[in-house]
Amino acid sequence: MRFKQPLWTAVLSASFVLANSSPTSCGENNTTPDNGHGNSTNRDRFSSKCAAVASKLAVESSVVHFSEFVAAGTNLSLAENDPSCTQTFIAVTADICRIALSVSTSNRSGFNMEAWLPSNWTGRFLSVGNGGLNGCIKYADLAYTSALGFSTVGTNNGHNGTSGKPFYNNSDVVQDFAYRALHTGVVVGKQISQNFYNKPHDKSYYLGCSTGGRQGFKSAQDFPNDFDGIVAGAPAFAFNNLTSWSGNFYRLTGPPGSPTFVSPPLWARVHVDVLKQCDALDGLTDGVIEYTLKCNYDPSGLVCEGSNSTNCLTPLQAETVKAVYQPLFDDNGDLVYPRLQPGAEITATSTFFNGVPFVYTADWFRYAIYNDPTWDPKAIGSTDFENAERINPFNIQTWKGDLSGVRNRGTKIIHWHGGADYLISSENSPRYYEHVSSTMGLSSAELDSFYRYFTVSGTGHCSGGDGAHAIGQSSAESNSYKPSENILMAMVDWVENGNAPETLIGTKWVNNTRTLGIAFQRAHCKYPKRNQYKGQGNPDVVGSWECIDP
Ligand SMILES: *[C@@H]1O[C@H](CO)[C@@H](O)[C@H](O)[C@H]1NC(C)=O
Ligand SMILES: *[C@@H]1O[C@H](CO)[C@@H](O)[C@H](O)[C@H]1NC(C)=O
Ligand SMILES: *[C@@H]1O[C@H](CO)[C@@H](O)[C@H](O)[C@H]1NC(C)=O
Ligand SMILES: *[C@@H]1O[C@H](CO)[C@@H](O)[C@H](O)[C@H]1NC(C)=O
Ligand SMILES: *[C@@H]1O[C@H](CO)[C@@H](O)[C@H](O)[C@H]1NC(C)=O
Ligand SMILES: *[C@@H]1O[C@H](CO)[C@@H](O)[C@H](O)[C@H]1NC(C)=O
Ligand SMILES: *[C@@H]1O[C@H](CO)[C@@H](O)[C@H](O)[C@H]1NC(C)=O
Ligand SMILES: *[C@@H]1O[C@H](CO)[C@@H](O)[C@H](O)[C@H]1NC(C)=O
Ligand SMILES: *[C@@H]1O[C@H](CO)[C@@H](O)[C@H](O)[C@H]1NC(C)=O
Ligand SMILES: CC(=O)N[C@H]1CO[C@H](CO)[C@@H](O)[C@@H]1O
Ligand SMILES: [Ca+2]
Repeated sequence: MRFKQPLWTAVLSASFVLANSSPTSCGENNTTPDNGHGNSTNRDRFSSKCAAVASKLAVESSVVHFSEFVAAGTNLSLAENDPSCTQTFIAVTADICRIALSVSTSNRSGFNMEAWLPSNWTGRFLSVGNGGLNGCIKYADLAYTSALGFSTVGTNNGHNGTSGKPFYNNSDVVQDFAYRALHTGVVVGKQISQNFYNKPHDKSYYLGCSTGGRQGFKSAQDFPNDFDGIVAGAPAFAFNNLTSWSGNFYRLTGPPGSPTFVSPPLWARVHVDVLKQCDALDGLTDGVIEYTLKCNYDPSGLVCEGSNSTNCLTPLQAETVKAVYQPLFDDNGDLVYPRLQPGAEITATSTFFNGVPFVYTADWFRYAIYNDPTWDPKAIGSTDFENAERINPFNIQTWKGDLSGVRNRGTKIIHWHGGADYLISSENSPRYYEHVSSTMGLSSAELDSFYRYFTVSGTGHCSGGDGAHAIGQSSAESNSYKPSENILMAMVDWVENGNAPETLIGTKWVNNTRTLGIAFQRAHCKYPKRNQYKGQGNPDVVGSWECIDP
């Protein structure tokens, strides 16, 4: 192991070494990537080339653990994966070469990464992202994108598992989490891909959601050369403030049984009332609010004085309900974070309205902000909001409004957010869009050339929900690979053919089951436009809706 200089420096000075560039090392031609499903000669050759690569790769500051051929149709065991990542196997649907390595980033930190290199390589490179405070290689996205022909990499973002504890007493682990693991994994991954296929990639892509969405914007803001196309969903940017906001719900609800606490059945009642007030604003009563920014929900109609039932709210409970739909301000009157959008009442009962302090907030403040495991999340308040904002480790906020790095380079960004997100308010996404617009002095028409934002109505946190939530953001959420219906292939079409997306067509399957067929589809609009039912025609087809100015 070489710790003489951080890999960071090594990468920038390109001093790390990759061996195995000998084109004849496996007795094959250097110009023709292996492929040919059904041709056992080619498959065997790909397989043995894969097995051999581990001993030939030499990446500065890293240890290559193994390389193995994984045949299409394999149910791959992930027994080594941290149990908290809850991924013990993954279905692999294309022939790939799987390479696992660990890379050190300082004398007390590093990350694990994997490269999944398909035999059917399209010449495209891709990095996947992470989620929450983890700590988990996103195997589902490696499988999804490698099967689509991308040479794909993903890291554990600098630590194993979902807990924030590894941040404690080790700011290098925080630094990996904030930006270093992803960026370094991309630099290393591109070299591995080039080395394996004996030629550089043509175009480079990113796919991530939640923390992965924040990582996409971190790349856009600080590492504009990493990607040609960035797909960033439900970004956890304004990260410290988001963490303050998530931790503040406990202050509003109190624990179960307290007079301010609203039980899950009551939230279900509130949800009906929210829909009563806001569902039809888009022209159709269908259980989906297309444009929550227009929904000014007022729970006062549910108040019944002094009672305690599942049908109505006490005045104190009504205050709780009102408060979750208000933006959070600190004691100086500065906006910390926008409100939770109305419509996510039921799903948020398991994240924010459950009467316990939000777990990521506790971990982030204890182990990354204060380095004090005794910090009490129940007592969170304005001072904490301000401290987190000020300390802002390694600029994890990810809130720079100047995207001229990507614009000047020609990199494209598709930003999307589920309109019923119960973990990261979708109303923070247009706030960032407007922030970019005002920082760069660009109108929406001008931003269109490189940056487009879409609210995906009725969609929860990165997936699922009552709306047309399948936009190709993952394998499980893909109706097809057509660019019109698949956000990743839409990005490829934009980058490689200049076809920029005007809408993202989402699909809702019958009973959320792809094999049962399509229940309805909706073409989600590019911000600042919103979706409106035309008033006639089958509302289940996209043509009965139109994107109009709000
Ligand atoms: C398999 O591929 C090799 C090299 O590309 C070719 O020579 C051979 O004919 C192919 N075999 C079959 C059965 O297609
Ligand atoms: C993969 O294997 C696991 C057990 O290791 C099993 O639970 C799961 O059902 C299998 N998946 C498929 C698609 O065969
Ligand atoms: C993380 O897990 C991997 C196995 O997936 C293991 O090789 C590695 O040592 C672990 N890292 C740490 C810091 O525990
Ligand atoms: C390669 O792609 C072709 C056409 O897209 C497909 O039929 C074949 O199954 C793929 N092969 C592998 C090994 O994934
Ligand atoms: C680790 O590196 C830091 C700075 O790079 C240095 O100050 C420290 O002494 C090193 N610790 C060890 C144990 O080598
Ligand atoms: C954290 O670091 C401090 C100072 O270096 C040390 O006193 C303390 O024992 C460390 N705690 C843990 C749990 O590593
Ligand atoms: C409401 O009733 C439940 C049980 O029926 C009780 O646990 C709770 O404390 C009561 N809340 C108020 C505010 O009276
Ligand atoms: C974070 O919150 C502080 C108020 O505590 C505010 O001044 C700052 O603008 C906020 N930053 C972002 C990115 O929302
Ligand atoms: C969908 O689910 C509902 C409730 O679980 C069930 O009654 C219905 O038969 C299912 N529909 C289909 C087409 O499977
Ligand atoms: C398919 C192909 O290009 N095959 C060539 C590989 O290289 C050898 C010699 O280097 C040639 O003889 C093959 O024609
Ligand atoms: Ca509606």
